[in-house]
Amino acid sequence: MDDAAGVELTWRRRLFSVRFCDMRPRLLLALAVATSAAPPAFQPVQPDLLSIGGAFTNAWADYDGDGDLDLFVGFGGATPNRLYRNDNGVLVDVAQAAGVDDKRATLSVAWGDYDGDGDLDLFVALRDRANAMYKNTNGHFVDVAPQIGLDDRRKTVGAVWFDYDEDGDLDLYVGNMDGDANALMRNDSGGHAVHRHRVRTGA
Ligand SMILES: [Ca+2]
Ligand SMILES: [Ca+2]
Ligand SMILES: [Ca+2]
Ligand SMILES: [Ca+2]
Repeated sequence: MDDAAGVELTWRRRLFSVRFCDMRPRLLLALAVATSAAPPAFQPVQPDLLSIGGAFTNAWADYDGDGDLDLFVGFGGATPNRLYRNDNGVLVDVAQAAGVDDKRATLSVAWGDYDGDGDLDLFVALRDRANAMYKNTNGHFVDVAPQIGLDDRRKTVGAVWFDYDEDGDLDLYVGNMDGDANALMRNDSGGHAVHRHRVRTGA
């Protein structure tokens, strides 16, 4: 047995088998893995677009359903909110065309398919006015918050979608600041079949 020889243990049909084998290919593979494990390194991407300051919140989602992640960024009020569409790895701000370029302090956002039609909609927590609930229709957004009970004027700083009552639709939990009570908003759309959306406070 030379230096490259080794012992291979095999578990098969309740029996161990032991045999000597040539370990050289495996040693070479292990050496290749060890030498290729370079430490992670990060480089700024599109700094001309993405280095702008004043952002309060952001959230990734494939809002246009083309298989890549896009990015929504909410700002403090001085800059209109941005929706970066991912075009083969290049981000392009399409917020104005998409209808989500609010120039209001935006403390939190949450993507979720609240109406169960297969595309992701966007809840936007605005500090100085009622919150917005942007329904997604082929990549264009319309605020339907007043129609479904999400135009909350409390100062929302956090939001998350989840199906807390396990009835098939997404419900919304919002965290508020300045002494405003938090709330769990139950989605009473009745699942995916009927596009009636009534969201009620559960707390
Ligand atoms: Ca996408
Ligand atoms: Ca894309
Ligand atoms: Ca949807
Ligand atoms: Ca639910």
